[in-house]
Amino acid sequence: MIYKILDNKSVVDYVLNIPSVSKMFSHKEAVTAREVGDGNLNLVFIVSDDKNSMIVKQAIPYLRIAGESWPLARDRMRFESQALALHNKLAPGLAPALYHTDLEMSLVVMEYLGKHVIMRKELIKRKRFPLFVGHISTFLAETLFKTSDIYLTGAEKKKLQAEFINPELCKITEDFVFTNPYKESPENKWNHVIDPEVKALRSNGKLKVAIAEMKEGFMTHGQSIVHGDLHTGSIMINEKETRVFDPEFAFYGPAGFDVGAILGNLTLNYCSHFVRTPDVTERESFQAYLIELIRGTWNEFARKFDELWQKNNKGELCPPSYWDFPGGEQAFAEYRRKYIKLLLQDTAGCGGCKMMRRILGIAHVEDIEGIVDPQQRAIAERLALQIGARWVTERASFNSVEDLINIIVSVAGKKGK
Ligand code: SR1
Ligand code: MG
Repeated sequence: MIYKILDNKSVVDYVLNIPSVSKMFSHKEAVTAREVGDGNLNLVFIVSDDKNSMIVKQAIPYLRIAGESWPLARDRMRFESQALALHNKLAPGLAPALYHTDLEMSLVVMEYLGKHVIMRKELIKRKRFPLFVGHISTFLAETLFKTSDIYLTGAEKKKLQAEFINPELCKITEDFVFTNPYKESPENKWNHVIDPEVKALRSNGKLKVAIAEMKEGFMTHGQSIVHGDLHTGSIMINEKETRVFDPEFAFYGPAGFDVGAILGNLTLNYCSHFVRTPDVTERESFQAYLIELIRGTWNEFARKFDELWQKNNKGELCPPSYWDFPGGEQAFAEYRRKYIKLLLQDTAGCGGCKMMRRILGIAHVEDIEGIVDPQQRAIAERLALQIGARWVTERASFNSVEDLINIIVSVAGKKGK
């Protein structure tokens, strides 16, 4: 079918014309659709009859957040489709099921998650999710380990690498996460109450060097297939299940980019509660919970990644025979420890950039942006900038997730001073 932008009516006709999909609807005459996309890039329709629903996600030929004057290639849906298939294979039950892909129409049809909610919106309401740490650490460990050179042969990895060269969406991240927020750029938005902090940050040479290092890592360190935009708005969740969606930014990049996105976004939520939750007892209790999520996500991810490595050391990087010498077992353990420590430092650096860009750049987060009073919002924004900057500049000294947590707690403790 020749590409056209769908609307609430034409998406129904489209779906009913795809036999493998339309068979999910027993009452075809009752099928209706509504566009619900609130993301920055695409159209998202919920298509339903009186029993079943599905999601149709379509790329439009421009950046939705910026408008038609900002063209963007539609083939991003290919990366979304490939990554969804990969995530379903490597982390079953932790990504939405993929029903249909149409590259000409630049769309995917996938599972509707009617019993799940967007994690970011629930954290704003201080909702807790008992199984999140277990689920997200499994998703991260399985997807990042099993796409790396530790697990794959060189040929397998390079084949995948060719399929996941995603220049346009990488360019968005290069510009909007690692460059433009820290200099003058027309699309930047920020709260003018924090003008002095923004000015100081943009001329902080030590910080700019550190951010440039992170950008270079993002552009060159093809370690694993990363989701590429794994913030809490890319997670649908309930008491029992977690689903990671929206992987259109997937490419071979530094594994810490995904882990950092999770930890950075949990920290943005932590900062927001200094304003959102005036009751001290409630606030401290929820912030302690967020710290537990940060600690648990990293520690469980690192433990599972290391366990996968010990059980599946079959990739190109260092085969078992490489460690076959007296003392080899200790050397292998030492190499794994160093690899995971560097991954922690990358997590901090990427997470710090992702926090700062949400205060300074084109795309903000509801946790903080939803605080209406600019003076109050500035309280959370200053904390996020300080924590983010310290994660990036001090990352080389980090040995455990406690180093990241100590910075959160220490910056928050000096709030307003
Ligand atoms: C201009 S697009 C801005 C952001 O939206 C996406 O969700 C990614 O986070 C991207 O950086
Ligand atoms: Mg997204």
